Amino acid sequence: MAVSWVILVILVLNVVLVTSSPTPVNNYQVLAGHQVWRTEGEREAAAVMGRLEREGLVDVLGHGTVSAVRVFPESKDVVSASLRREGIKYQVVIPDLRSHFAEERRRVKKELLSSRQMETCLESDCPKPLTQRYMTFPEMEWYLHDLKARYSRVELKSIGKTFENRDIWMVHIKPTAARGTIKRDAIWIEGGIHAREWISEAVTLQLLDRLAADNTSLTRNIDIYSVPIVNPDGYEYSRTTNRMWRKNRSIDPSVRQDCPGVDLNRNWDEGYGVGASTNPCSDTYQGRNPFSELETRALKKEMERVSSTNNFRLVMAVHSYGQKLYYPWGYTREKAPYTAEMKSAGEAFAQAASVRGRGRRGTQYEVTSSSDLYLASGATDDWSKGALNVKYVYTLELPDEGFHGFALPPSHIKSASRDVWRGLKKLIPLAREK
Ligand code: 0X9
Ligand code: ZN
Repeated sequence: MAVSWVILVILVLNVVLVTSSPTPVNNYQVLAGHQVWRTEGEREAAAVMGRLEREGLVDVLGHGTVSAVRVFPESKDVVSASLRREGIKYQVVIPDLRSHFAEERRRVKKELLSSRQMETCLESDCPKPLTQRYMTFPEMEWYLHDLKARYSRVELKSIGKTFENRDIWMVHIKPTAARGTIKRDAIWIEGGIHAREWISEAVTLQLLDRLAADNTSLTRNIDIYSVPIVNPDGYEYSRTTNRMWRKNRSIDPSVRQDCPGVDLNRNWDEGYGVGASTNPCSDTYQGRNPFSELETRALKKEMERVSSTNNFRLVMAVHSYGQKLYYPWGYTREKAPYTAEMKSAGEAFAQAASVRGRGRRGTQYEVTSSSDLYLASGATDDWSKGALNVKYVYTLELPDEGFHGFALPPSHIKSASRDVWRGLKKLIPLAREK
């Protein structure tokens, strides 16, 4: 009798888990035969890989720590010939990405089953962003609506629709003690511009939770704006169909239909074209022209509005992976205005966000120019600096350094969010100093 109860409980738990931890519809079948190769010789490899990526032959993983690439089944021979020609050594570290992710899913499911406290997220009640698994886009929307309902200082607005008709949500956390009519300081936090960087949305939502609840001088008289899920079409596609998807999902009828998607972080109009691809099949495709995409146009419009009504002090674009805090420029090796200030405030962030220790126990953030290893244009950071003259601009690459890469287990959500929150508490006041 007792045994059958145990079995029943396990079965029920399994049903709950299966329904509450959504699995991909086709087990990432599209990734069958895709491999991950690790190369040696950082700088030489970065240059060659950048070229191969622009040609649509490989997908560079973790831009900035360019030592791993995804090699498509049909381009293995030509990529290996190119590497041999250039004298670059490589190792196949993941021989088949589809089975790799199947294994990873089994592991996460096992971990969930053994965790005692179950997290839920319901349409009418999603009071905390989840930390035991990555949320679906509808769940994130439920959470944002809940956040607005719980805090009178929170406003939520759809600033546009995507190609697949999803909302692009912008959160505005208003000051609790606004004085007079003077121009207030504003900060902007962007999350999820790249589809596969799931930890970006997860951490950005956690930050919004903490910022909305904050009743200290940190947020008392500033306007905080955030678009935590810039690319919901890409996110959902990466969740359901291709875990390694990076771009959005738009189809341009004047370009080839079989290669959808634009790299939204190559589509802004600052240094447009440098280190980006004109090949629609490449993962770094820049789009037909600057701001060709609904998402970048929606963000541009709102950021311009903030820039005209506020003192725009800080822009932070949250990405993964690499544990780096980048400051502009990214499209040229020249120095951007206020480099020294960005560097020193960035160091304060990194010091507060870094945790000493090895492996899982330690996380070290490094502050560096985004053009340090490779040039790439058309990103949020450079446009904020160049077009809006925002003094403190960063791209944050969250954990890890490449062991899990984009497939960072959800067990890291809590620690990554905690670390970034510590860093942000140091950075915001520094960015507000005149
Ligand atoms: O390459 C990118 O878009 C970012 N790295 S990622 O691996 N998340 O794709 C870095 C962008 C840094 N900024 C510029 N190059 N402007
Ligand atoms: Zn990214």
